[in-house]
Amino acid sequence: MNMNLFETKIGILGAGAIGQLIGFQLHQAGAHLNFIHKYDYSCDEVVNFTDLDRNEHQYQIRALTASDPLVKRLKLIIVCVKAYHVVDAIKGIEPFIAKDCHIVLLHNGLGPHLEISQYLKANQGLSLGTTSQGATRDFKWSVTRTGKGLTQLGHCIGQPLNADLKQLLLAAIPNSEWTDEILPSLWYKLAVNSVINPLTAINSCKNGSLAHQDYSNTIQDIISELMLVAEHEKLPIERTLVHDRVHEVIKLTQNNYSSMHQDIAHQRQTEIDYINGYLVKLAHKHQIHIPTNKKLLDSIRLLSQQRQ
Ligand code: KPL
Repeated sequence: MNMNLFETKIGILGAGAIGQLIGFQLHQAGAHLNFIHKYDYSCDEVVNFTDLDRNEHQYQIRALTASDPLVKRLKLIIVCVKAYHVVDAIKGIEPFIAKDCHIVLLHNGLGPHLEISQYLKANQGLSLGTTSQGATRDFKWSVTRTGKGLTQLGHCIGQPLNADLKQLLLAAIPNSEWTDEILPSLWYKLAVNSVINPLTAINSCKNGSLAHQDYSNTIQDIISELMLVAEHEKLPIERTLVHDRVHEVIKLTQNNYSSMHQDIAHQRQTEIDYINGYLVKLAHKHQIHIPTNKKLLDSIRLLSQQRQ
């Protein structure tokens, strides 16, 4: 690797479970890591991390305010905030980042990447990713890794990610791969979230309950509508693979409560507008009807209102 790892400054925006998980993995790989936070001061923080074998680790990071001069030195910023915060988060750091800084978005759902291009300068670039690694945040700077899973990353727009940084990311994140076609990979994950997240939130159940026969028609309808939208978007995804992926994740995560179930239970904003809502928006653009996804979108919006 040509680049000195300790000069390779990487920033993580969003210190939730996934942000801290990727942060720990990069720290272990020797990257010089900073978090960027929303506060107007920079400070040192001690981060706790529990791995899959229940070993506890502690390390120190610097949490930077966006205007800290160190932010200008970051070569790569991985954005791990919820989908509905991505655009504002990028707008907030955009005046302070280097002219050649690369950005990676890692969130559930799709949509924000379409808005980000207007904020990128000529030498900046955007990659997208999806991860099925599991982690839970125990308290502010403490995360436990709860599951292994594939992480896929790939180029979206602008300048491609520097080869050394790409190699560092792939070496740091276990079971990760770079794919030349990231959008189809993100659509497979979109399918998983379009089925599991709203159905578990509406029926107040664990992911595994969706394996019951009662849900099979609705799941088929959600997938058929997603395939219709994908066809209009000219996305090369295969129905049998979508179906198999959805059922595989239902099984693998059978004891989990989905993020949307948890968001509704804790009266937090959900990512529905970037999951089924994203499909409904595209369907509207193509003037096609996707009533099952529309109904799920409306039900989650109603549930959110009722819980406020
Ligand atoms: O991504 C998830 C989520 O809950 O948001 C799945 C894969 C459905 C796991 O719960």
